[in-house]
Amino acid sequence: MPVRSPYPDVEIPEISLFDFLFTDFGGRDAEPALIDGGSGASISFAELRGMSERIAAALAERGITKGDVVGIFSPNTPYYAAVFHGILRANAIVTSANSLYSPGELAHQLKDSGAKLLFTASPFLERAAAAVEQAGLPADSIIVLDGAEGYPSLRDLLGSTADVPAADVVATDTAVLPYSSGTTGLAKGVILTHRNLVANLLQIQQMGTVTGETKILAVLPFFHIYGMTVMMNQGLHANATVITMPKFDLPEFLRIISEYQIQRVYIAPPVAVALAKHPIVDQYDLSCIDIIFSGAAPLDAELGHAMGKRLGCTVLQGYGMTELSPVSHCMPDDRADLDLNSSGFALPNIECKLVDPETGEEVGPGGRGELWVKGPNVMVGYLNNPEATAATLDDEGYLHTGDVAEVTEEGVFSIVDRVKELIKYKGYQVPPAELEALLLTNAKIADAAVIGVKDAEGEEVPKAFIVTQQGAEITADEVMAFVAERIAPHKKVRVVEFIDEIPKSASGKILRKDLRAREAAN
Ligand code: AYL
Repeated sequence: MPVRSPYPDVEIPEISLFDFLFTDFGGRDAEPALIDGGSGASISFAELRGMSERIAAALAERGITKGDVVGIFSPNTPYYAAVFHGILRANAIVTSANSLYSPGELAHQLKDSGAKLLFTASPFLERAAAAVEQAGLPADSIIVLDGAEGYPSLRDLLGSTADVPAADVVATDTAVLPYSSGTTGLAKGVILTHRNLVANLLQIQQMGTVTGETKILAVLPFFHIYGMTVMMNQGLHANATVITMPKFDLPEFLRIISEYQIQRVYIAPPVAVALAKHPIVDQYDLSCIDIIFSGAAPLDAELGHAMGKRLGCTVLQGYGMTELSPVSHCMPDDRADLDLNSSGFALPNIECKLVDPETGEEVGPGGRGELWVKGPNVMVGYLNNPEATAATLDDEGYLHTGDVAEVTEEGVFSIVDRVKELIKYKGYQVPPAELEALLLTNAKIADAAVIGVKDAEGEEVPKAFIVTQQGAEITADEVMAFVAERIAPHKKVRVVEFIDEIPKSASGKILRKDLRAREAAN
């Protein structure tokens, strides 16, 4: 029997994300929607709507029309939200790129998504320009938010006197294309519709107590679905104030929390380590924090409790996936009594199954199985990739997460394992297939396989098993440097072991299970 959310269903209106967020600000039109935590510069709700409309007009002037894809490659700033919603208001689609990406990684996303334009910021321009060239886009397809010689800036776009294009979006149209490797293979465009995103905002709203008075810290990046939905768009939906940070820096993070009296902090587990253990934390008055919410990777309950005790706040955990817009499970604000090893209840409108990956049989409370999720927040599929879509979404509409979970009689889910290839380093995705393909481009490497292993701090890190080409010599440091030069820092190979042969199935698939077993035996 599928497990239904214990919460009553919410009605999902057939509306575009822009209209959903920008029609009524609950009287807070002139209040700050977003504040740059560093400079203090803010944008009000009404200004944000006006800026988004101007950006939409300027994009239409440049030929962007319904269904076109526009990339954003930028750190978190209040302007990120204006650009994001400007693209949507132009009836176009946002593809948000990881701001740590190398030119090659960004070029892949631009090409794969068919992006026509790219918004970036001047510190990222060199990588953006190289990526645009590699992707075969004209050099003038870049807009540099803060301006750079020879490129249009955000100010130029805001100065457009063109008409705002007529809204021409239905709820089932694609809104965003974030990239995720899912259960296997390379990063793929995840098709999330306006309805998916609106649904997840309404589902999340039922679990929490975010209001117009709430201040939310957005240190997690807006390019990732966690920052995009849970920080940026939830903040806008609740008419709350979102304080942005361009990157994580512990003293600055603590200063901003204290200065802006932030009540709600969303983190990934590595930040919990700092908050629980770092001596500098004691130098700040953090009594403003009511709730710290952790997601994107498993939170160690002991660590979570230590953090909550030190800061005198509630600690909650949620579970999600880019393909789920992203939140499918979380602990509601008023249930801090739940086991912190768990990820709480299924959100409204969600049905789940736990399925034994070996037998395909559904398991009940007390058993373990792969978590399958069905609901209005489930993606439509992967862009231009029917095979990967078919392998992830079944005929009944269940998304097979590749995560293994348990559920209690009360309906509390805990994620206990992963059956997919994906590695998570500090909450960020590291697709092993991508590292393996890269390693094989090295002439000294005959074969390679990558799995996640735990380092001394318990953090999951990518480990490469390498078969050296006959007659060649390569050291572990050389292998690591080869990868590090070509990809974003979170995807670095951090452990190397040389091996005679990569275990493979008859059909040539890497037997990761065997590598994991070998690892466990060591
Ligand atoms: P992606 N415990 C264990 N694993 C988790 C958890 C968790 N609480 N949350 C996410 N994961 C892993 O697409 C899991 O393997 O999205 C899952 O399949 O980058 C994978 O991360 C998905 O990685 C929120 C808000 C979670 C955001 C998110 C994260 C979305 C990360 C909960 O409330």
